[in-house]
Amino acid sequence: MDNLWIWVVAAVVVAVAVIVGVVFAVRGRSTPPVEAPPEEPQVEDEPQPEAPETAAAKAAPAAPAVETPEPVAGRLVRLRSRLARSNNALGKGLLALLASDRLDDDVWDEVEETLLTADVGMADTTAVVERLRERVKVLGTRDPEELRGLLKSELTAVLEPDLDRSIATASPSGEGPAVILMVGVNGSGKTTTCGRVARVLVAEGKNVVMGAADTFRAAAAEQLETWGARVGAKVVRRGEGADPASVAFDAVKAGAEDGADVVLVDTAGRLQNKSGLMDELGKVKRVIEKQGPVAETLLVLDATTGQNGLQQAKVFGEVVQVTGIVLTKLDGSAKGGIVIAVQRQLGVPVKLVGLGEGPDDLAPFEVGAFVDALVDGTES
Ligand SMILES: Nc1nc2c(ncn2[C@@H]2O[C@H](COP(=O)(O)OP(=O)(O)OP(=O)(O)O)[C@@H](O)[C@H]2O)c(=O)[nH]1
Ligand SMILES: [Mg+2]
Repeated sequence: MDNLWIWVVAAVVVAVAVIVGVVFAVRGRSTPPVEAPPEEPQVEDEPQPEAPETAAAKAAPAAPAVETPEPVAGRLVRLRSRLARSNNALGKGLLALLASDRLDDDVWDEVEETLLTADVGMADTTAVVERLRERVKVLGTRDPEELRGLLKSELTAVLEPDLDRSIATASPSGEGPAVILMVGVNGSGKTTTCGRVARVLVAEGKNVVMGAADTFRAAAAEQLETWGARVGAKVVRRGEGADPASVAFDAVKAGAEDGADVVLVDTAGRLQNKSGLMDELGKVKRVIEKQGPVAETLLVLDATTGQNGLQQAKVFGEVVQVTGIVLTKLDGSAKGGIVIAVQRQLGVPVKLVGLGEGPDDLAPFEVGAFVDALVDGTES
């Protein structure tokens, strides 16, 4: 009996102990100790895991996405439709006239008229018509394909296919970078051409520096910087109103120090009849030449300005010896004949043509492809 009591008491003690233990365990979990650190600060102290994009952006904050320009070879052929679209009238018009039943004086007058309307210019129009007339007579041909061939060969001849149209990318002195100076009236496409030429040169593995010698507006230097950033080319600039000649000098100096192959100098647009501004341009060139000769002076002409462009070309040629013409906006001009006129009257080759606003819409001028586009239009 005694034993039974002992067992009962022991069982009660164990049961009470178990109940007390369970109660404490439950309370311990649900009620955090007062001194436990609050959750908020703990979370703040921990480094935040970053989203992968954010981490990548931080790793390369200023690296511009360097672009790869389209190949230069065959650009004129690629862009031919733009040229042909605007010049369809010339080729089609001429061929239609040549296919007339009777090739009399009136028809030849119309051929002349068509060429003049396309801005070919008086002297070359007369020369082309005379030669064409002569050859048609001698050959006695009325075959459209032969006439097309004759027309092409005459236009090719006046475009002087043997002229050297390469852009100099080596210094004439054999030392330091080749300096390419971009000149022209306002809005002709100088800055765009600097940017596009830089793309081509960088794609060819050349080290290019650009000089923002258009200090009229801060936006001009920014525009050039944008082009430079796209291909990773350094741009030398100074504040608005700085002396353009000294910016050009600094750019050439920086190019020489960096071992650059080419320094492209962008200048402000100026009207050829503003003598003060033309003098300033002459000074830019002279100051550059303190470090070595300029390899190339490119006159950038807007093809849509037609014959007016010829007057500009003449004056620019007198102030800075122009070595090549860049004819921009040929995509927007129905007067492709300006190529013939400008080249003949200046005695300077058209080296590059602009056929759109895109970064790679600048093509080396090729006489064959140009004449094909002019005469054949969009037919092929
Ligand atoms: N359609 C077409 N637009 C062009 C071509 N070349 C340049 N442009 C446009 O012409 C405008 C003027 O070009 P810019 O390069 O700023 O001309 P700019 O000679 O530097 O002008 P300024 O510095 O103000 O004298 C821009 O809107 C260009 O995109 C071209 O070949 N075709
Ligand atoms: Mg400009």
